[in-house]
Amino acid sequence: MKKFNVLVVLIAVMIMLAGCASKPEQTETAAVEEAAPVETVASYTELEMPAGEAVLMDNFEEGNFWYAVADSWDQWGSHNLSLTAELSSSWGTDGGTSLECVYDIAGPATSMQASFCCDQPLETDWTGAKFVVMDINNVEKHDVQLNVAVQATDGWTWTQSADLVFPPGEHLAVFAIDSFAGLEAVKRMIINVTGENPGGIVLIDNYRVIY
Ligand SMILES: [Ca+2]
Repeated sequence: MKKFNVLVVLIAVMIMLAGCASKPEQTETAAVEEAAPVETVASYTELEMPAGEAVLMDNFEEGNFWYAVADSWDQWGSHNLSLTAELSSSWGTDGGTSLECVYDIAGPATSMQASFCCDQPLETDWTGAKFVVMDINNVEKHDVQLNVAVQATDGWTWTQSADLVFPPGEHLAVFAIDSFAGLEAVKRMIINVTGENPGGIVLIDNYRVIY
C-alpha cells in the first residue's frame, strides 16, 4: 500500500508539473499572434508641396497653444474622441518639438472624430489662402485619416477639408482650403482624426498656410 501511495503522489506531481510547463507555451503562442503585422496601404504616393507663399503658423517650439476637445463639446453633440494635445520632443521637422495628438478608439457607433484645436492662430486674416500643409508622423501601425477645419468670423462658421489617409511613417499633409468660408477672420484652427480606427498617436509639426 505504501508503494502504491508513493506512486499516486508521483503521478500527481508529474501531472502538476506538466500543467505548469504547458502554460508558458500557450502565452508565447498568444504573444506571437498579437504581434502579427497590421496590413497597410501597399503603395502610397507622397504629396507634393504646393507652389505659393508659405506662412508658418506654428512649429511648436514656442509653447503649446493647442488643446484636445475631449468631453468639452459633449453638450452640443456626440462625444469627441480627442484625448490630449501636448508638446513632444520625440520628433520634429522644424526644430525638435512637435504636437502629440492622442486619439481614442473610434468604433462605428462613435462620432469618429477627434479634434485638436488652436484658438490663437498667429495670423487671423487668411484671405486668399489655398492650402494648409504640415509635416506629420503617424507612429502607429495603422493608417490615420485626417482633415483640417477652421471656424471663422463672429458666427464661428465651420468649414472643413476633404479627408486624407496616411500610412504609418512621416509624410507631408496637404489640405485644400481655397473654398473655406470666412478666411478673412479665422478664429480657430482644427486638426481632425476621422473614421474608424483603434486609437493612437499622430505627431504634427511645421503647420503652414500657403497663399
Ligand atoms: Ca517643431
